[in-house]
Amino acid sequence: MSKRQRTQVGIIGAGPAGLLLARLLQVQGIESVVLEARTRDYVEARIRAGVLEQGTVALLEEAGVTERLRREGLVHDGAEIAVGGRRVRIDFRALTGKTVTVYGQTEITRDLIAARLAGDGAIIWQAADVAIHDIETARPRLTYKHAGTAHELVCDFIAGCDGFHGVSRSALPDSSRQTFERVYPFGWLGILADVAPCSDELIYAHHDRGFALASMRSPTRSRYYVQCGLDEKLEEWPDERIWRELEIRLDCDPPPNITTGPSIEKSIAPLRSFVSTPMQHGRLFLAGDAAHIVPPTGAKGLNLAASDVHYLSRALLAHYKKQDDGLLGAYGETALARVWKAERFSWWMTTLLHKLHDKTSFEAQMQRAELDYLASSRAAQTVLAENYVGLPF
Ligand code: FAS
Ligand code: PHB
Repeated sequence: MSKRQRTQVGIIGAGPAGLLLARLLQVQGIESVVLEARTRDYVEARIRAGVLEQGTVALLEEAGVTERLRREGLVHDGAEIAVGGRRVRIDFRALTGKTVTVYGQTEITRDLIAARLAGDGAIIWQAADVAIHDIETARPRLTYKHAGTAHELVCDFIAGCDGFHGVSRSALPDSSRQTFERVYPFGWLGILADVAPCSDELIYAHHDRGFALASMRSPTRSRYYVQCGLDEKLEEWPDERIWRELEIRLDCDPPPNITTGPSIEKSIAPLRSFVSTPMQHGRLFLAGDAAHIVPPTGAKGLNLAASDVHYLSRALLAHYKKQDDGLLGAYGETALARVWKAERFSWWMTTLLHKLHDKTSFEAQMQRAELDYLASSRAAQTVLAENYVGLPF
């Protein structure tokens, strides 16, 4: 016999999408329950994204979780592209009037969980075997197991915020679902170290040996990435090799001041562009990585999760506050319009900056010409800047 509960919005996944949606609904008095497969410790320990668009910061403000972000977040007016030994600065503020904020996804997750729980919002950790039912009815249901007990959660709506490997996407009918994908023939090896960043701003480096990125989490904690082969193993990359490779790939004029030190986290992630349409069916709505994935080169993954939640939270508010379902009906189309532009930008940044092993000599020339154009054209730099800081919602 399962325990039967009732809520307005059932949310699968306590990542940025699920937690931000839950919090935005909570501050508006709309009840939701978050079902998360992992433990709180596991979720709060994940090292992921680091750069926030201004629109994402505004949403976090609306969710009432920016007190620490305002204190510890680093506002960046620009970033640099290192190519051919030169550093080309892209001046976001001068070109777009906007900035980005460097503040780890790990911290956002912690801030959202703390606010959710302080406001007596429900997060069911270690919810097992979550399954989605009756999404074509007015009473969609979630079933799950927790501490050995079977539960049933009857909802008005279900938000599938369970990431790329979740169960939501496959709950949409196969007949209507379309997927679009590009898997890149390389990955990113990321390292986190408690050493001072090598530069005040991020440096994206195009080098014959491969792409590298110098980022950060704070004035004393650095985050770096190097392009690596998909078949490479972490054990082939001792810290010394990573630091040596970074010094070669980031060698430009003036040289960044790389401080080395022991890694506190190291991981290899594959790169893929992926979109699944539609993003809604009946009373099920997908948000974040459950519906789309971008290569991290454009720093869009986390920001797209926030983008979807911007649209979905407003649509749910219109339903509950004004009995108006127009925004809900248009959610998928509205969200996808912005998703596709971010997919394009992330694909373009990835193709521009990585060593393309399968490139023909013509494609190599196109990459070189694109980099030269970017280095010499304010118009080209404005295009990069307005996509990087985030297109309007
Ligand atoms: P998430 O995957 O973050 O969250 C989904 C949640 O659902 C997880 O907590 C998961 O445990 C839970 N879940 C899954 N299946 C479930 C089920 N069946 N039942 C219940 N819960 C379930 N983006 C950037 O912008 N910059 C980066 O540098 C960057 N680096 C990344 C590195 C890695 C290794 C990965 C995997 C992603 C990275 N991303 C990066 C992208 C990342 O930040 C995502 O875009 C962001 O986490 C998306 O948030 P969500 O959509 O909430 O999905
Ligand atoms: C990061 O700091 O983790 C980061 C920053 C910018 C990116 C990707 C990752 O494009």
